[in-house]
Amino acid sequence: MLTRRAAMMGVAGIAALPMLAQAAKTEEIMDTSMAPPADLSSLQRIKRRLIRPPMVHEHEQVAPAEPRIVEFEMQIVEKEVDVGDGAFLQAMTFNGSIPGPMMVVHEGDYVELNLYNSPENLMQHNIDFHAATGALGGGSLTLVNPGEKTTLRFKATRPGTFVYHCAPGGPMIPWHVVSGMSGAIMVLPRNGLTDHNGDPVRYDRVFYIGENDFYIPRDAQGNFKRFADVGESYPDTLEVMNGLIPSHVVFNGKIGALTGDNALHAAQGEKVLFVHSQANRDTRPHLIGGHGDLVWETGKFNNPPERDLETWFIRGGSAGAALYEFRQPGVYAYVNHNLIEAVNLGATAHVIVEGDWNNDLMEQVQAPVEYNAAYEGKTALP
Ligand SMILES: [Cu+2]
Repeated sequence: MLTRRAAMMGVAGIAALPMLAQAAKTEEIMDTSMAPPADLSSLQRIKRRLIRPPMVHEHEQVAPAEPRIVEFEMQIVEKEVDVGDGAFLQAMTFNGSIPGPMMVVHEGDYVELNLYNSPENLMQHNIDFHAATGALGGGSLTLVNPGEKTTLRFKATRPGTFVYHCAPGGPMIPWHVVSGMSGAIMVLPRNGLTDHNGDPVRYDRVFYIGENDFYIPRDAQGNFKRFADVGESYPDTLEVMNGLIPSHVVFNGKIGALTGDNALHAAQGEKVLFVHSQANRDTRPHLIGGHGDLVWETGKFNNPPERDLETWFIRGGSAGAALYEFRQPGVYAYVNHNLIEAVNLGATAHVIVEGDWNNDLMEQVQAPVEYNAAYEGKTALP
């Protein structure tokens, strides 16, 4: 078994390997220190405090005229997380939640992130924003050891929903991602969302669903193993990961994170924007009893949304967005429509919608009763 220190050293060694192969030339190219500074002194700065998914921090849908610098703070936390089903994950997280919190800015704004790697952590971490341009999405400029902090600023040039994730190098990349280190950013068009005709569309609420595949090792009896820290969990976890069969596929970090007492709530007539990210694996969201009225399946708002979808596809490594107006009250299940993953592995959320039933849209004309098979139903078969 690896000691904490041995694990950390070993892990650092593995992480450095792919970098060594490319040697000094890459370092020269990646040196950003000689570039002239960007003058952003005329721009307004605002701070946004990130909140736990599935909720999203306060934001305007239509931006003010001038771009702003939007400051965020995130702390990287390594900790054990109960993911349900008797399984515990040695998790690595942005801000203590799986997924990491969702950020919202507008096209043309600057995202300025202060990233802290807590001193109690064992691992090096960083952040790769799929919304950013250059330097491995910021990954090569943000690598921080435990006890270090860094600040990255990037211009949000493309509107859409995008994944961010940790990518500290080599086999650390998939491991950190499937240990929980991913989240999403939504870059809204400055004038807000528009429909297939280009007309403005507004939402009443946003739910941010981060889907994760976990690879938690089992012992010889088939019980989930528990580990002292992330370093100790690595060798066994790697073996399960490389088999590509997840032990869990969950929304928001654990089985039942968004069902029962944790269900989402909306009202009839409300338009809800579901943002769904998966940093590692394909998925296919479906709202049982509802639809995607407008779906940006790839999440990129410069492309017109698709309409009336039953199920949409989120490519691993991306975030998509679906807008739906709830027309009937009831309990809706929002699932990954690989139903094995939804029901047996955990990828289910519930939305409880209050309102008045509309019999025009659906009516139970006859509640189930026994029938006389001698007389009735005889003409049904061809
Ligand atoms: Cu990491």
